[in-house]
Amino acid sequence: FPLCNGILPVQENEAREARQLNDLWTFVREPSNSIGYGLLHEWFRQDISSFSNATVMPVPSAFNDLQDNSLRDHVGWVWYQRTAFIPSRMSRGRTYIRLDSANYYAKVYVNTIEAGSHFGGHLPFEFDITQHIVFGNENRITVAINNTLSLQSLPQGDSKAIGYEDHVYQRGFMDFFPYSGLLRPARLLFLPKTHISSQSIVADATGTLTFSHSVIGTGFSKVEVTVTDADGEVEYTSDALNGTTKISKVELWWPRNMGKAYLYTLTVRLLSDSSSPIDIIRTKFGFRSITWDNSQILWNGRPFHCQGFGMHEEYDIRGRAFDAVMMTRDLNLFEWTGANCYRTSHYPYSEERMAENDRRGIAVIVETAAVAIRHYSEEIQNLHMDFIRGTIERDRNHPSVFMWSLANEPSSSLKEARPYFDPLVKLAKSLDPTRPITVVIAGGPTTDVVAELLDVICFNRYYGWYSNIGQLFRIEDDIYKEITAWNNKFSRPIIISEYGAEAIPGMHRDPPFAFTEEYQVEVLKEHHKAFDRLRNEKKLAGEMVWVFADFMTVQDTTRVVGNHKGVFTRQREPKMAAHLMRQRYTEKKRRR
Ligand code: GCB
Repeated sequence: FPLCNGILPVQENEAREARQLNDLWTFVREPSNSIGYGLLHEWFRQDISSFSNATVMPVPSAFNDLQDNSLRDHVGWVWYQRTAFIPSRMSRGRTYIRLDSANYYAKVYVNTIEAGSHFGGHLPFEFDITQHIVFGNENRITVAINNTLSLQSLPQGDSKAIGYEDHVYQRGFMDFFPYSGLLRPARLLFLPKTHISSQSIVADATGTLTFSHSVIGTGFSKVEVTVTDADGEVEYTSDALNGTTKISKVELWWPRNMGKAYLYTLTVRLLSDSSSPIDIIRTKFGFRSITWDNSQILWNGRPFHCQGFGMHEEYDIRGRAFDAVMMTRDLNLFEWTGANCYRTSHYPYSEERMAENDRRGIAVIVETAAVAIRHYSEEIQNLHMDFIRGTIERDRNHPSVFMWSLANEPSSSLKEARPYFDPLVKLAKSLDPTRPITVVIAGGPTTDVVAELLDVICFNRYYGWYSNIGQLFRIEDDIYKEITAWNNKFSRPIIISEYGAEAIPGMHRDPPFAFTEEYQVEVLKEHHKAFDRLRNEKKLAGEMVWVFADFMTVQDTTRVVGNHKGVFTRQREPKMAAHLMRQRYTEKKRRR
């Protein structure tokens, strides 16, 4: 599988053009099969709109929830196709196709030629298609996508024929619905022949700035790098692609509730002999340092207590598709609760959202799409390494990102987990020595074999739900004792990255009873009593409720049309618990 080497955010400027391919594509579904079986047909060779089962599919969207039952549960290949007229003038530069997210495995064809393939649903990828295009003409773009989950995919899952027509049973080892298709924007990028292909910006609280770039092509003679502040005042200039400098008196980037999320802009220009621009990239970045001691995370040297949520980037009907309306509603509600941080559980979120986190001052733990690993193998380890490279490459320049989570709830008490994760942690550290590394581990303090490798320990616990449901009276003690045991074993920051209970919206009981809004509130409150004690004793670095909003799952006896541990409903209206969280997360501010 090709790496996401050199992926840059999409920009439109003096040197770069981008054409949205977001509209209705022709859509055809193959009978169920799976990744290993290869393609049954070569439908990229022809116009598929005349096929009897051809329909249309909006991009971006998941294909699952648009009505058809068998499409919702489809496992195997689907085909997306459309044409794009590409003007002759574009032949002066290079044309790329860029897909921001294709779940989970995609092959891309331009006219009759395969441009490339990609595994890893939640990361963008692009292919240079210049030589496959007929300029000044319509060109056919076909994307074949396979959503099969297996022991060779991440997330892992189990898919098998059930011996009934062509039905396939598919079960991921996670609870969220495996929404599939072209989930984020699709675009053609028209770039100059010589262009910047990757960028790294590291800027810390001392004002030290280190930048580096790679360039494809050689047709430039000068470089101009400029750093400007939020008012456009020039702070620094350089004539090199790579460099380190110290800018005096920088304004720092702080998470909300700690200060201002101050952003600078780094502009890099490739120029010709006569100083005419060949390529330009403008990137917002912030100066800030993340450090940690044996119990706390420090943001610019000050203790940062993470208070927030686990989330999902998913909504009614659209599934896991990018939607600017829903994203804005989510982030506005997030701010309304007073929270300061979230985890991109359980995959990298949209690039649009990452830019918003920077602007709004929301601190983020970015998680790779490696959720619920049950079977360790070299093949999965290699794929997981690709995911780590792709995730860090995409998100490393965001000041809001303060930690990398390499996985959620792998089987981390199995002895194979240690040799599996050891090189992954080393890889992440070598790619980014500036941020702590975590894995949201699944073992307990005496059984887990991965915790020791990590800078920060994160784990999910469901006292009052999966453990001892109905026994509200023991939650405070149980969670207090467990976190104390972790502290006694490992001197490092500990974040409880999930806790919570289901509440069916509108279901009430007094006294509280499992599945009611009252019960959810009581479970959270009991945890908070323990968290406050632990925080005073410097034993807890962060707390994140599972989950921000209700979300869709597969059909299961333990899930009533989805997971209802949300403090907001799936339509993003508050349950009683949302008001409780708002009270907790805004407490200090109100007291001031
Ligand atoms: C977990 C998982 C999360 C689930 C949650 C639950 O530990 O990390 O993805 O949704 O439990 O509600 O069971």
